[in-house]
Amino acid sequence: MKTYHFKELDSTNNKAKDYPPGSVIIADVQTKGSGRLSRTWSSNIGGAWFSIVLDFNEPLRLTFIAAIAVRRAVKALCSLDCKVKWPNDIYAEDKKLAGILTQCTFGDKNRCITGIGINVNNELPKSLAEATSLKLLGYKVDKDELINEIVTEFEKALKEDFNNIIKEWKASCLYLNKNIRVETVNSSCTGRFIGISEQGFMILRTEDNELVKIVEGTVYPI
Ligand code: BT5
Repeated sequence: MKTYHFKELDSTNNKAKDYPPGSVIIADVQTKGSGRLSRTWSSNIGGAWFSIVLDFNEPLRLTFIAAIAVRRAVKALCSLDCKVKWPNDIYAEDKKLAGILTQCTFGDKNRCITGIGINVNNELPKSLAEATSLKLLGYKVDKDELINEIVTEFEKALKEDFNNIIKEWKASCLYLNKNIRVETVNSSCTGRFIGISEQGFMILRTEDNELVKIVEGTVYPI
């Protein structure tokens, strides 16, 4: 992978659209960092904000692979065991440490951009009471070293059998086998979170004993 480092960008995912597969775009600060559904992603100096460009068109898979890469890298550098939360969050000590945003374009050029944001040494706004950083958790980490480690783990994980990735992901998954509510853009569904499909969809068993596959949403414990 070839790395491009910028002091400031609106969003590394936006910038990455101009780069070929195999590129990694890093910014020290993002002025318009974004989450899913155009939510704002706080991206002050000190955090790890970067995007990986690939010609691969399975966004959910890439999100799982990225989560495993983040987990393994954080474990290697800090001996910290993070949890994953379906579909795109990484938690540590019950707070959100990192988020992943994979965006793909299809057509002549199949291309996916996997954006990863990890709170390392950055300050977090008070309004984000649910967020944490490696610094707040007491870990001293160089964010560029962490990015390198994640990219290395990401490349390794890309070559692994996806079933093993899912297995590892499930072993550290929040709310698996628990009753939850999932809110999607225009509906809400409750049930037991019983598994993950081969594609990375959530499998929910509803109160009527129906199995439902969910592609996207936000999970809340009930
Ligand atoms: C995400 O969205 O968690 C995906 C975040 C991806 C960020 C990376 S940074 C590099 C690349 N470039 C980008 O522009 N984006 C990617 P979502 O699941 O929708 O969560 C968004 C929500 O997380 C917000 O509505 C806030 O509640 C919360 N949030 C915002 N900034 C945060 C932060 N720094 N740490 C923890 N939580 C945050």
